[in-house]
Amino acid sequence: MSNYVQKVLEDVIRRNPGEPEFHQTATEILHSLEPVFEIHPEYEEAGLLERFVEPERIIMFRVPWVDDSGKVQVNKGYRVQYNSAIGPYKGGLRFAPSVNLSIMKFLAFEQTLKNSLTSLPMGGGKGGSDFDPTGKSEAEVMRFCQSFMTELYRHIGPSLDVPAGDIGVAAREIGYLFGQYKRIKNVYENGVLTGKGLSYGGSLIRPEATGYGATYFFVEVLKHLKLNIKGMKFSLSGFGNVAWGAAQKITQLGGKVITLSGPDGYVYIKDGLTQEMIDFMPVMNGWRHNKVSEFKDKFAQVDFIAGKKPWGNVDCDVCMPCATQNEIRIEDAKAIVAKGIKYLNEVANMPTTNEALEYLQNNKVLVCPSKAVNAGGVATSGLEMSQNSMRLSWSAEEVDEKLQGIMRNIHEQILQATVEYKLGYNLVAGANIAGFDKVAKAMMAQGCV
Ligand code: 2IT
Repeated sequence: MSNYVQKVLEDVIRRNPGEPEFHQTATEILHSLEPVFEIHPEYEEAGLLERFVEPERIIMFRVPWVDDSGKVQVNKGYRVQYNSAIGPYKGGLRFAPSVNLSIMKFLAFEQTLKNSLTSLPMGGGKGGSDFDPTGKSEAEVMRFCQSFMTELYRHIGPSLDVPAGDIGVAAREIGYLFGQYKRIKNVYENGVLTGKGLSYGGSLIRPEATGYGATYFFVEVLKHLKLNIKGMKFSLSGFGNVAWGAAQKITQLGGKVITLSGPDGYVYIKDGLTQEMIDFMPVMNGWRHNKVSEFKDKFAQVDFIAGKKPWGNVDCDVCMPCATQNEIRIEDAKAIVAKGIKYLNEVANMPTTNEALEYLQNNKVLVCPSKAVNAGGVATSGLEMSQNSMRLSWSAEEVDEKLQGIMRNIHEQILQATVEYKLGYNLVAGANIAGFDKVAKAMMAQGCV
């Protein structure tokens, strides 16, 4: 590693103690960016990397609310406004008990490069809370969302920062958040949030977009390799909104989805998901029990394997993690290689540890990185913002066509970076470089800010 990049990375680790996920992302991204700084010594002179690794602003706040038994509960609230060089901060809100500052910062860092890859004018941000929606009543979720927005509203806006959903935040939560924002601000600015319901400015295809986009990206990869998706077997994790969109599109295009998973284990569907099973996924997800065993209760013909992850345990062509960070660890990577699986299409944000990533790449597994693969979600949020600004809505076909064009373009940009920097077909490094390029140029143009 060059002295400059090495030094900045060491400083990141020293100055952000106790933040392993943020260190992990910084290490992975900075390694890839090294050749960029060799070609552009002016970036080092401008202190570009030192600025790039420091979030522009972090907001942390108390979220007090009263549960159904009348007891006061207090959660932590976060918004990391990471980088606004190319547009207003944009990125989801995650409500999950595991949420902490390190996770918020890694997600916001990833989001900055991801949003750049979409070619839409969106900076990077992320937020959320350690609130656990599992088992909460509708009224508790509403009161929590109202309290969260009572603080957050002063930090966001359609031209400032536009949150959306992530794990634990979907149309229901976005509705409550928007209602409270509108009430406090006394203005109808629906471009302040994306992932809204259709009746108040949401976009068609947004719920499906992350999974559709992930499949479209993989189809581009297959085209490049002169292969076809028909008959390919996909092992997915998760069973939420992202896995649901992917399952639909993969199945429509002639592939087979043979696993889903939850914190309690995974289900194996030998002949692939049927339409009835796909339609059941959002129903089961809506219960918020977070148990994939309920899939087995409904469909007796599937197998449920308790306490295990699907990675390397089933014969498939593609592993497609759709759940959360670091779900593929070194032992999973070894199992994937031992099974002879050739592709990892990352859909969850940073689903692979750095050690596992290196092992997979050294053993000829083609890794499609999450910041490219899952960018269709935020890209369609960008399209929702455009529709809100124009005060009109596009048909599902129009949005889907634009989404496909964006995913093709992301693959094309990455390919160009891999050619320019002679990286072979290394999509991980190519995505980091291509995403960084636009942000770096904008930061250089805007001076020392
Ligand atoms: O990780 C992500 O890109 C998201 N959760 C979606 C963000 C967005 O603003 O739609």
